[in-house]
Order: sequence, then structure tokens, then C-alpha cells
Amino acid sequence: MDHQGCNKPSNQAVLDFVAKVAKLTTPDQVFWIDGSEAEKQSLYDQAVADGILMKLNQEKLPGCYYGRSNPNDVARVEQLTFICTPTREEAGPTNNWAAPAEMHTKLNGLLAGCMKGRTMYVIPYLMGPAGSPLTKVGIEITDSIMVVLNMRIMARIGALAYKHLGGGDDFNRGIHSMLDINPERRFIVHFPQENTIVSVGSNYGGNVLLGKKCLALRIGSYLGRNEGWMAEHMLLLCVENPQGKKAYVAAAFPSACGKTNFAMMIPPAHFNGWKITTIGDDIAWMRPGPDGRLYAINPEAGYFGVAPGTNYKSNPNAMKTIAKDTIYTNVALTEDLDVWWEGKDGPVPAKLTDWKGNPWTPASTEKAAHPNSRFTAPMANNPVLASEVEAAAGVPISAIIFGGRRASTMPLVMEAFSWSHGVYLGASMGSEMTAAAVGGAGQVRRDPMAMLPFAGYDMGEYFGHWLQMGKALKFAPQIYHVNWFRKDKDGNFMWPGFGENMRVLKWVVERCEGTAGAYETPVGRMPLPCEFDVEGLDGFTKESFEAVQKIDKEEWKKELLLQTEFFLTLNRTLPKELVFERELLASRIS
Ligand code: GTP
Ligand code: SPV
Ligand code: MN
Repeated sequence: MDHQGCNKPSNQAVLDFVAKVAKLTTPDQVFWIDGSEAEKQSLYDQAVADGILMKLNQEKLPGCYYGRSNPNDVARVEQLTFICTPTREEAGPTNNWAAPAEMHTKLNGLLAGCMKGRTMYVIPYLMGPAGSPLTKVGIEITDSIMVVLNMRIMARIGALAYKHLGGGDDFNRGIHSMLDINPERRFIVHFPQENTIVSVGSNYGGNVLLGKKCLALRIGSYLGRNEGWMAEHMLLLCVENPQGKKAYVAAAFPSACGKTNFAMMIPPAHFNGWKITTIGDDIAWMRPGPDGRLYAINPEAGYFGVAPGTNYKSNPNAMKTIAKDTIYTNVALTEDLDVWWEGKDGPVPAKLTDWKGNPWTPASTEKAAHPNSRFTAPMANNPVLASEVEAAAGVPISAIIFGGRRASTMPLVMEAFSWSHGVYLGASMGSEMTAAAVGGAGQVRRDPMAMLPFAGYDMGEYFGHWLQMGKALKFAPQIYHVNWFRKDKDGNFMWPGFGENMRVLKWVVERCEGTAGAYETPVGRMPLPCEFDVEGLDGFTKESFEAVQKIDKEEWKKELLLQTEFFLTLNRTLPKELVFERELLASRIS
């Protein structure tokens, strides 16, 4: 039955796991992925031959391929995502829960014989740089060649994973089957105690690239709490000032709220000598180092980024990153097999094929690209990739930034008074929902630390872990809150955003250095208007800055009610520090 027997590992626990899943799912053959270049090309050729991928215009986009997902399968499905801990309380009120034994029975029923007539691929992968003490090993079994080709960009795959694992059995067990890609038979299920993930019925993104949200965030956050580290939905970047001094910043924004953009930002022209390099754009694993600082790694090896809105003005580094060796999913196609999406550079093409495969013209009422269409690109393509991305020890974090997508209330930037106030800012975060998850786009919901869909255990306990980590650090990062998305009464964004966010970042790092001033408001510390740099910003004046920073107490009283309402749902385990922080906020805005 083995197709590529020579790549079979010697690790008995891996062999047993694969044999058990093969017995259940009865594939025609088992394909042991080795991660080599030769294997990569043969898999792409196979995917093209099977009509799963299309080769794009190789002159314009060398090494790039195009795929469409089933229109019923275009984003994460939070309502079908489960955390199966022994008790419901461990999963907490923000997660769907089912008893592990019952869920296994149900999933085994769906998996029985499901790979008949298909190839079962075994993907060994690492989350984290080889040799890092934070790095974890995963084995993903899948019947989807799309998953294999995406995973080989998003994670470090192949023999290095077996090497890292050695003879042990400390690896995440991931089982994925597309089944018939039917939402009726779609479940994304985590068994934290068993370090196991089972995903069925989808073939898209975070539902199926099991190293990403499932392992690196949901299982990761659970392991992090037990092992004394943190798994967070955060970008990681390095800011270098004109004197060559580097600072490392982590930022948590909810899905499709600007992490990829911020991580690859190019400072505006007059920020001569300032340089941003990217460590990660979606996930950070962080733990206290021997010097009492917080150290972070990016466990991923690629970017699964939102295509719409990406252009040479908003994110030139992303455009360069996705110019080769990239898989595009659910974008539109031009007549010469180039890709297109809403918000791409240049005029709107007169004729396109839309993400569903239908003819499209500018007169069409539907979008040409799905709003959650994405690119999968190797981080090695990023022209501003930080060399520190391979650092086994990670990088020491100076600042943590939280941010949501809020049309009102929240100022452009504020600094927390303390670690516990910073944890409060993260815990009470709200954001408008986006196309990254199915349902409810545009509604403001609480998305604490941008982790609502990703915390693998009780949210109150998760806040407690944050407070605990603050105590474990001698030099805890300073915490900030930003909002790039405040709108004026006409519905226009009040802040230009993108590269101009450098102005906010500069204040943040200079605060951490102790060289920038601040003043205290009821909700946090803010940049002195006389110090905040607005030079060279077209039409954005000191008054515009005051407007985007404005604290409206009436709005804040409503905001506090929403925060309180959310905290009530977490009542059982909400740490008392956060109750006190809320009381302090209430008294300051009264
Ligand atoms: P996930 O990959 O889903 O976790 O999201 P992300 O946080 O990496 O999102 P990304 O950077 O891809 O942002 C997606 C959306 O935010 C796009 O529509 C961008 O145009 C928009 N965006 C990013 N930065 C800014 C900004 O500074 N201002 C404004 N107005 N929009 C922004
Ligand atoms: C997100 O939704 O936060 C993503 C995309 O980063 S996915 O990997 O599909 O979850
Ligand atoms: Mn994300």
C-alpha cells in the first residue's frame, strides 16, 4: 500500500498513528511526504492534471498556481469548531464543547472508509525554527493535495520534523479528510489532552492547515498554559531606528484587521533611516527568557494572507512576496491567466473570470474575488524578512499592541498604565467582524486579544495566564491599544493607516526607550499632540490628530456596558484584577 516507502520514518509512534488512521479511513495508498523540491513539482503536476490547481501565467507569476474552493467552504467556521476537554468548564463559555468520547465516536463514523479511492498523505512538519526549544512537531494526515501544497509553504515540512522528534512520541496528531466538502459534515475538533486534531468536511485555510490555528493557537494556547508560555494571534516585527537600535514588537489584531500589513510596513518617506523587518504576520509563541524578558518566535514559514486590498500602495512588500511560488485561492482571473482582486493596482479589467469560475465584467454586481480570498506565499520571498526569524531563542519583545476595527469610541493609540491594565485592554477588546470567518461581518463583537476563535481553553483562565506571565517577567513589555479604523461622521477613515502607522509605532518604541512623552487620560496614556509627528501627512493636521484621539465619555459609558456584559459571561473564572480594572475605568470615565 505504501507509495513512497523510502520516506517512511523509523519512529514507532508515528508508524502506529498512521497505521491506525489508515485502517480506519482505508486509503488506496499512503504517500509519505519528504518535503523535497522533486516531490513538490510532482505534486503540483498531479494537482494540475487532476484539475485541482491551474498554472498561472508563468511569465508574470513564476511558480504560481491558482485554486478555487467549494463556494460553501471559503472561511473559518467558528460554529463548527470544537474544543473537546473532559469537562465543559475547561473549554469555557466561548468555545463549542462536546464530550471527547462522544465526539470520537461521531468522527470515527465519518472517517470510516472516507479515503477509499484516495491517496492518504502523511505530512511531518515543524512549527518553529529547527532547534528552538519552543518548536513543536506535528504530523498531519490528509486526503487533500491542496492541503499538502499549502502546508509545504506554511510550515517547515519533511525529514527535519522526524529529526526533531527523534524516537519520542511528543507530536501533535492531525487527521484531515475533505469527505464530500459538505457543511452538514464539517467539524474542526480539538482534543487538547490528547494533543490531537480532527478536521473533516472542509478544504480551506485555517480549517485544514492544521499547524496554523488548530495547533499553533488552540492546542498551543492549552500547552502554553500548562508549560508556562503563550501562543498568541500576533504579528512580530523588528523596528530599527536611524541609529541602528532595534526593538521588537508583537501586535494582536483580529482576523483581517491589518496584521500582515503592519508586519510588512514601509515607513513614509520622511522617516529616513527607520526600517521595519518582518518576523511573523499571524502567530507568535512567547516565553520568559533567562534575563526576565519575554522572547518570541514565529512558528510559521509562510503567509496565508488576505488578497483584497493588497496593492503596491497599501503593501508593496506583500506584492513582491506574492510575485512567485505562491498559491492563490478564490481570487479572480484575467484573460491572460494573471490574478485580480478588488483593490489591486491599475484599472479594473474589462473581462475577468470570478472566484466561482463565472464570467465577470465591471458591471457585475458581485465581487470578482471572494472577500476572504487569500495567497499562500513562502516568507523567504518577503524582501524585508528579518534574519531573526530563524533565531532559536526568539527575540525580546519591548511592546505588545492590541487593536480592533472600531468605527467609533477607540482612539488611534493609547498606552496602558500597567501590565494588568494592559491585560484589561486586551481582554475587553472589541472589533467589527470580517470575512475571515463565516457569518456576521461588520458587527462589533468582543474579541479578547484577537483570540476569541482561537483560545483552546476557558477564556477567564486564559486572562489569568496572561496576568501570571506578567508576574513571571522581570521586564514585561509595555502594552498599547490602537485603532486604524475610526471613522468620521461621513463614514471616512480618520487615519490614513498602512505605512503611516509607522508614526504610531515610532511613539510606541520611543516610549519603551523612555524618550517620548505622554499624558494621562481616563482610558490610557496618549502621545502629546505637540510631539506626535504629522509632518508630510496630506490634509491631516494637529486638529485631525486630536479628533482621532478624542475620548467621548458618553461613548465610553456604552463601551463599558458592552465590556461588562462580556465579562459577565466569563464570570466563573474572570480574574479579580480585571474586575478591579473595570471598576477603575468606570470611576475614571464617570
Ligand atoms: P488574518 O490573516 O485574517 O489573521 O488577518 P490580518 O490581521 O493579517 O489582516 P490583513 O493585514 O490582511 O488586513 C486585511 C484588511 O485590513 C485589508 O482589507 C486591508 O486593506 C485592511 N487594512 C490593513 N491595514 C490597514 C490600515 O492601516 N488602515 C485601514 N483602513 N485598513 C487597513
Ligand atoms: C484568520 O482568520 O485569522 C486567518 C486565516 O489567519 S485562517 O488561517 O484561515 O484562519
Ligand atoms: Mn489570523
